[in-house]
Amino acid sequence: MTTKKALRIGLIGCGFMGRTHSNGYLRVKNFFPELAYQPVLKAVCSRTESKARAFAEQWGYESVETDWKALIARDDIDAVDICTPNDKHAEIAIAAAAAGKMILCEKPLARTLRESADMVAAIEKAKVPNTVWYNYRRLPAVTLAKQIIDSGKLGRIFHYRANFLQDWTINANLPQGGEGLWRMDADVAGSGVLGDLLSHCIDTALWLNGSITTVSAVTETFVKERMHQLTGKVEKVNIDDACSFMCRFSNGSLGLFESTRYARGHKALYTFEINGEHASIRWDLHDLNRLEFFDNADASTLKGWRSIHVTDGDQPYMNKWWVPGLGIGYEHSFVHQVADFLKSLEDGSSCPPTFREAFETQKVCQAVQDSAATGTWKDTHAA
Ligand code: SOE
Repeated sequence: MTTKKALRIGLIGCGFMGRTHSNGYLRVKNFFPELAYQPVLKAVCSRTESKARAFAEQWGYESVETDWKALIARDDIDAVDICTPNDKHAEIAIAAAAAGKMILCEKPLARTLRESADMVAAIEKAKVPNTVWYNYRRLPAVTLAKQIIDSGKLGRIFHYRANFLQDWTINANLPQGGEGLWRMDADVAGSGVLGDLLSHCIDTALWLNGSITTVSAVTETFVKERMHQLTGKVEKVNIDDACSFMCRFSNGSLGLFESTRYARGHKALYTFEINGEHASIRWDLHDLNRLEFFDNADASTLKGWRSIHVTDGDQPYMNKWWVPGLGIGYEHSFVHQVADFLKSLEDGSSCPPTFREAFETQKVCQAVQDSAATGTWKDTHAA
């Protein structure tokens, strides 16, 4: 057996994202055995000790902490993975960078542009490897879209359209805030669907289609008051339940983005479509192994949308998995991000999106928020 270098992980937060990341760390050694580094699950941290212990037992962490500062202070932790609600990202990341730890931070980078800027400054001062978990980039069909665009097959891009639709908050009796529902509390989350869902769409768009220069947005909060789980009182709801914006990209194309938690019938429908001069591409999270492609160069009698089943060994990441024709799932995007992070340590490269790159997404989010608040177009560089 070859000797591997250990990347000793300290995970902070044991919710849904803690599980997706832990699964990534565990699976990578089976499917990317060639990597020089392999994760070792050293410690998991939760304020509730019983929760941390149960999580450690389920996922194989060697030890537990109940104070994230204690976890960061440990000499046997190389990388800190931040899976807490958004209000803790900045404080933890800045402290972890000062302690010289590598950082993997769950998206969005932070609640505000100010917090994000402080995080970028801290990480760049400490010069530690870092990445933000915008996982959808690493689904094979999405990575294939990037390769097709970069090959020039689409030609000049005219339109970029993206949606992220859910329906889980329509019930007006659903409380806000507290465990499991912190995404509905603006003090903790920073925003509603903008930071939680549209940030994914923006990250992918910036990656596939370049920078966004100016935006015009609307937001709505359909249920204005809800009982807060922590106070037991009915309180004003401050998050955006829905957010739509149009924008201009610096390559001259136009963008249209929509996100809501009020699209009855949709649980997590992330889709995008890109229309170029020669060809178009579209993708749908509910059918994530497929990429649809229309090529105007096809013979006129054969012209039509192709549905590419992205499961072949020469398509992105797929030589790591099963045999051609057999698909993979949501969870694999996290395994790929772990693998790419480990590879970046080996190469001395970065693992995108870095904090600096995710800061660009934050700038767009800020411009969207400002535009919705003022009813005017906003430049992203002014954000
Ligand atoms: C919210 O419901 C959520 O879980 C987001 O927080 C994730 O980032 C997204 O991938 C799926 O939806």
